[in-house]
Amino acid sequence: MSVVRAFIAVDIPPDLQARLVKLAEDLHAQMGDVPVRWVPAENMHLTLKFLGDVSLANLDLLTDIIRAEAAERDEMVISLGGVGAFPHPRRPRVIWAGVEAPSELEVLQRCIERETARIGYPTEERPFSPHITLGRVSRGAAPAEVRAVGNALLASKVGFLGVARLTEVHLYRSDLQRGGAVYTRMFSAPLGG
Ligand code: 2AM
Repeated sequence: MSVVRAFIAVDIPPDLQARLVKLAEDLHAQMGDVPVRWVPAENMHLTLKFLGDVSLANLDLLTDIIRAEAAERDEMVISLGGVGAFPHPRRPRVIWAGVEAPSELEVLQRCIERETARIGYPTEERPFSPHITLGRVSRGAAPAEVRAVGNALLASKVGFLGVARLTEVHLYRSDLQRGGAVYTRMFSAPLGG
C-alpha cells in the first residue's frame, strides 16, 4: 500500500478518556436514541492537522517536520471542560468537549500547518479550535433528532473535566473499517526534543 490516511495529534491520558466516555454516555442518555456515532475512548485525541491521503514516500518529510516542530516547544498542560458542537449547538454535527490550551499549542498547530502546506498538504481554512470529539451526528438524522442533540448540549451543565500534560506529538494513520475508524500511531516526537 503506497498511501495512508493520516493526521497529526496529541493524546490525552486514559483516565481523561474514560471520563469523556462517561460524559458521552450521560449526554446520550439525555438525548435519547439519536443517530450519533460516539467515539470510543481509545480514539479520543486532539487533532492538530488532518492530512488526508499521505504517500508513504512523504513519510520522512512529515516525520522531520513533526520532530522539528515538537522539539521547538516545551511540554504543556491543557484543561478540558464544557461541551459544545460544530458548526453550532443548534445545528450539531460534531459533538465535542472543550479544550483550554496555552498559546504555545496554537503556535505549534500553526507551524505544523505552515510546514505541511509547504510540502503540498491542503491548508485548513477554518480557524484552529482545539476540541476533543465525543461523537458525530449521522447525516441521516431527522430534524427532531438533531434538535434533541442540540437541546441536550445547551442544557448541559458540564464544567471542568480535568487536565492533561502534553508530552508528545504523534502521526496517526486512520483505517476506516466497518466498525469505525482504527487509529494507529506511526511516529511520535517528544515536546522539548
Ligand atoms: P476531529 O479533530 O474533530 O475529531 C481523524 O479523522 C481525525 O482528524 C479526527 O479526529 C477528525 O476530526 C480530524 N479531522 C479533521 N478534518 C478532517 C476531515 N476533513 N476528515 C476526517 N477527519 C478530519
